[in-house]
Amino acid sequence: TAGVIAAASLTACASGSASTGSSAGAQPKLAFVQGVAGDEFYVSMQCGIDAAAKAAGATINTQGPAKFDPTLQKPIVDSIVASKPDAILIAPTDVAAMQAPLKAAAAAGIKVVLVDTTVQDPSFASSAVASDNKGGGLEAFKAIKNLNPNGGKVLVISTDPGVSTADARVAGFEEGAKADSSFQYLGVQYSHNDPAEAAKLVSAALAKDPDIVGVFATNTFAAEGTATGIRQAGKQNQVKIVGFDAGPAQVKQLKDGVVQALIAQEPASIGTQGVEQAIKAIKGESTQKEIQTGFKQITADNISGEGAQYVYKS
Ligand code: T6T
Repeated sequence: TAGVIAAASLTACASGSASTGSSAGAQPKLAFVQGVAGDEFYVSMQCGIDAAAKAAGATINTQGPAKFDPTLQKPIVDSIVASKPDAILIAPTDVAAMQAPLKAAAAAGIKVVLVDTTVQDPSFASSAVASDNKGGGLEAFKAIKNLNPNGGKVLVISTDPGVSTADARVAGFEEGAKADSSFQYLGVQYSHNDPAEAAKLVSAALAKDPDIVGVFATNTFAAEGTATGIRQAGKQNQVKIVGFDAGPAQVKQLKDGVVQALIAQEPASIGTQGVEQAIKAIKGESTQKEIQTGFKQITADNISGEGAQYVYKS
């Protein structure tokens, strides 16, 4: 079906790479600032960005901080702004801290397209392209409920407050959990995007509430650490885990039966559409202020079939 074909292009890196931009003056000059370097979600997004940049004859300069941290991302933005690209695609690491630097970039005449995360007031941006993160959080709750039809205690392990995507996922999950009286929502704990910290939080939570039945982990790193923590506690038969994202290590945990479901995003599609909007903005054409991309629930039942194409690139 068309959906399957589209999905295949969402994670697969097309052959060939983006133009390197050594010639022709008319090539649009784009920059991509990741939330964090090396994260398979942004690696997959890069596949879509490269393909779309190549199609548009644009150059692309990609940079990312070593940690998902605005104090490390802001200097990267500053240096990129100084290099005067036509447009910046960026996943801001914090809704408040990245507001002023990005607004200033837009005021300097650089088109700004938000990919994945957003900021408090994104009105300066030409476009914001992201998953339906709140909807994905609600889907995660429904998956936990499916796995625990009798309800029970549920916990969320997130990254940091102020990360718009993760906060929206928490909000979606929380809404579902609080509306269902068979569940007791234990709240959210923040792992700072560190799997080891997520594992520690989960062990401590299980020591306090040994009867937890489900954990929702809001991104790759939170999910990897949550699964490790549950396995180390020997509770994998009792605690069901639903994680956001579909990095290779997460998928291995799914196949090993430690994790029961993953909510996979379509990062390459976010990248492709982000570039398309950036090019329109550069040309002075009208842009779409907000674009929402889809997600897909992956389980042991579909990971060898239609789910496989959603696995992120590493
Ligand atoms: O979940 C993605 C991304 O959507 C989020 O904003 C930050 O974490 C990831 O990159 C996964 O590690």
